[in-house]
Formats: sequence, structure tokens, C-alpha cells
Amino acid sequence: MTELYHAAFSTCSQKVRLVLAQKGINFESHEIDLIAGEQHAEAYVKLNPNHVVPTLIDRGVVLIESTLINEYLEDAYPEKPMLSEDPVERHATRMWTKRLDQTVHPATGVITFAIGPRVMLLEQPAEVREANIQAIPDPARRAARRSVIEHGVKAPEFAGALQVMLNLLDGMEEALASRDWLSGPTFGLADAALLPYVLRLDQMAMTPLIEGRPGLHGWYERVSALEAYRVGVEDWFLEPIVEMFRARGEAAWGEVENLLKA
Ligand SMILES: N[C@@H](CCC(=O)N[C@@H](CS)C(=O)NCC(=O)O)C(=O)O
Repeated sequence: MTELYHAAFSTCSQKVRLVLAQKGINFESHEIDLIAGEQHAEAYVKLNPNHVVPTLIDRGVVLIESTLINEYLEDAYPEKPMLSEDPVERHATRMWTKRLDQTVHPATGVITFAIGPRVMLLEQPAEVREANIQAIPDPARRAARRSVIEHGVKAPEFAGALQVMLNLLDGMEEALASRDWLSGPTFGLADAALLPYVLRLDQMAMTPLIEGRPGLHGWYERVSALEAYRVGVEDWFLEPIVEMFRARGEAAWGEVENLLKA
């Protein structure tokens, strides 16, 4: 029996659901409401002491950290491989996932909260919002969350986060100029890992950043056409949240464009 604690719109959850879907692994779903702060509930923190999703339970074992969960799934369910046998390609995959964990994921958190969920959080009673910020165990993440909720795209962290994403898109464009997939002959772990982050930019109305890069754009269309994308990502979309991201992204686009020009 496989169980997944996750959130419909969380990038790390999307990345694990993409791999589960590609490998045809069914799971019992436990959705965690991140806006309500369910990631801080005592029972959940026993599973994931970092207060984040996703958490996978497979064969009775609790597994955390989305990149490592996906590597585990590759090891435990090798029938439909998503990691090349070529050592150089394996290294390339891990370069992408390491970059993602180190810089892209935190940057996406800054951009996402500054544009989207910030508005939902500002509607909460101040004491609920503050308690959920205080419960974030990592001090750097806690400080960034407070800053973007307070200042939105004007937060000092925002411009640097945008630059991280532009560097990522440029790196992907360069890699995808000569290949269809990022780290092997077929859709693999690096593609699954990066798709949610490109999707997030698209959903926040930053589509020109994707369409202006033909290699990246072609890759994005290839991934979006996969059955695993439908099952692992699209089927979890909730129209009001998609709409919220789009509307907030459109409203912020002028300021984003100014930063891009600068
Ligand atoms: N390194 C962790 C990061 C997980 C993470 O940041 N998850 C986000 C959603 S994508 C989360 O649960 N955030 C809750 C919060 O920030 O309060 C992983 O890859 O699993």
C-alpha cells in the first residue's frame, strides 16, 4: 500500500505525483491544506519533522524529501525507468535536481507567495497567520515568508528569486536546444522535477518567459501532452486556485517586467 501526504498545488507534490503517475503507482491520497497550516499539526509533524509536503509511505516506510522520494521510486519500481543507465546522464539528472533543491525551490516559494497565496493569507486573522509563520522550523524560510507576505513583489527577496528562475530557464533552453528531454532519451526524473516550476511561472502569467525560449517551450508542450501530466498534475487543478494565480500574476506582471528590464 502506497500513501501520499501532499497538496494539490505544491510543486514538490506535483513532482512526486508525476513520477507515481509515469510509473503507474496508485496511492491513497491525504491532502494537507498548507494555507490552513495543516503541515504544522502534531500528527503530521511526526511523519515529516520539516513541516512540509510531500511525505510518502510505501511498504510501511515513511519517506520525505521529494527529490529523494523520486529516487526511491526509481529504485523500488524500476520497471518503467526514469533515470538513464549512462553515468553522465545520471550525473546530469542529479545536477538538475540538486540545483532545484538548492536554489530553484526556495526562489519559487518567494515568487509564489509574493504573488498568489499572500492575498489569501492576508485575509486570515493576524494571529492565525502569525502562528503559521512562527511554526516554520527553518529561520531563513520563516523570514522570507514573513517578508513576502508583508511586501509582495516589492519584498527585497523577490528580484533575486526572479533572477534564479531566469537563470534556470536559460539553462534549460541551452540544454533543450539539442535534445527532447533533460537527462536521457525519454521523460525522466529531471523533467518530472522541473516541470512544476515552469508550470508555476506559466500559471502566474509569466508565460512570455517560456514562449520566448523555443527549446524550453517545445519541452513544456511535450511534457504537458503526457498522460502522466494529466494524471499527476492537471487532474489536481482546482479552477478557483488556477484563476487566483492567473489574476494575481497578471496584476503583478507590470512590476515583474520592470524588474526584468532592470
Ligand atoms: N525539500 C523539501 C521541500 C518541501 C516543501 O517546501 N514543500 C512545500 C510545498 S512545495 C511546503 O510544504 N510548504 C509548507 C510551508 O511552507 O509552510 C522537499 O523537496 O520535499
